[in-house]
Amino acid sequence: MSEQKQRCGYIAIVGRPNVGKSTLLNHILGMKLSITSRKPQTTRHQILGVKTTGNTQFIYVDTPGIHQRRNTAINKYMNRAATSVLGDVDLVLFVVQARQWTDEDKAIVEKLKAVNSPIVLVINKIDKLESKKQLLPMINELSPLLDFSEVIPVSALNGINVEAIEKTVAALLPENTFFYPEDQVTDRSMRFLAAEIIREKLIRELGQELPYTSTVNIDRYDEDRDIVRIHATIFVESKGQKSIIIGKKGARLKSIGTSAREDISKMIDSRVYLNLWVKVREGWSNDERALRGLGYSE
Ligand SMILES: Nc1nc2c(ncn2[C@@H]2O[C@H](COP(=O)(O)OP(=O)(O)OP(=O)(O)O)[C@@H](O)[C@H]2O)c(=O)[nH]1
Ligand SMILES: [Mg+2]
Repeated sequence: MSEQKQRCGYIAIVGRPNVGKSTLLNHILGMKLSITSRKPQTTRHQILGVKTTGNTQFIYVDTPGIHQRRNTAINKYMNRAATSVLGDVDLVLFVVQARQWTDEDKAIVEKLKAVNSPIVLVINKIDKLESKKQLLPMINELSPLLDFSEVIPVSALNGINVEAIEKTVAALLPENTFFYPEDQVTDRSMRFLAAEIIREKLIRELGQELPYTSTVNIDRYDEDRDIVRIHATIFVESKGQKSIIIGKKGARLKSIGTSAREDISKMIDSRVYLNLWVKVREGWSNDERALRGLGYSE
């Protein structure tokens, strides 16, 4: 009896901040795995999203936006986390934004010149275009920049043409037996994902008010019979930031906590008790040792 050959491989999703990489991953997986926001530099770590269909297992790696702000230790960490995958994957999805070609995109093209695996150019946010005609000049301009296997315009938010990516990827993946059990979705722990959800609510609630200097640490994650009890600390860099997050009579922190608790509860399908603290740790984002202690290590 002949066995049907399995395909399996790693697909890096890379691009500058805010182009929609995490939104794309979530759409492909059909679930909210990676946090997203209108603010650039939302994703800070590599996150695996595994999808198994039929005889193919796709192992996507969402990455932080590759950027030019190399001033702090955390910015350097994020660029490393994104670029270090490039040598290790079977395929790269280079995500750009329709009609928003910037110097940061150009710098990524330079990095991709050293990559040996196939590269697919994904032009995202086409729903924002007034007319489809606006796409063609961009496709013509970008296609010659690298030897792309394919150029695919999509809207990750609305799911327009995302299947075309999956089809292209499936055809390019190597023959391999599956690396992960078929029902596994990620390599990340619930503890990690809970911290990410809290961070997302923090970013979304505070928008431009919060400088890019907060992080979340899960102090305790206890699973009881019918409830999960989570104690988490939000670290910021100054007293001023702390009081912004706490808000008037604690209203802000409460609302961040409520929406985080709801999302965590949905994700783990359990009742959740969430206790949030805010603490000041000056200079954590530019201190290699503090960063490692807060989970920023390869
Ligand atoms: N209109 C529109 N908005 C989109 C689309 N895809 C993503 N967005 C929005 O763009 C913003 C950034 O999306 P993310 O998925 O967080 O972007 P990212 O590339 O992961 O960003 P970083 O993690 O910061 O590198 C969010 O507000 C998304 O809702 C799209 O196809 N159309
Ligand atoms: Mg992201």
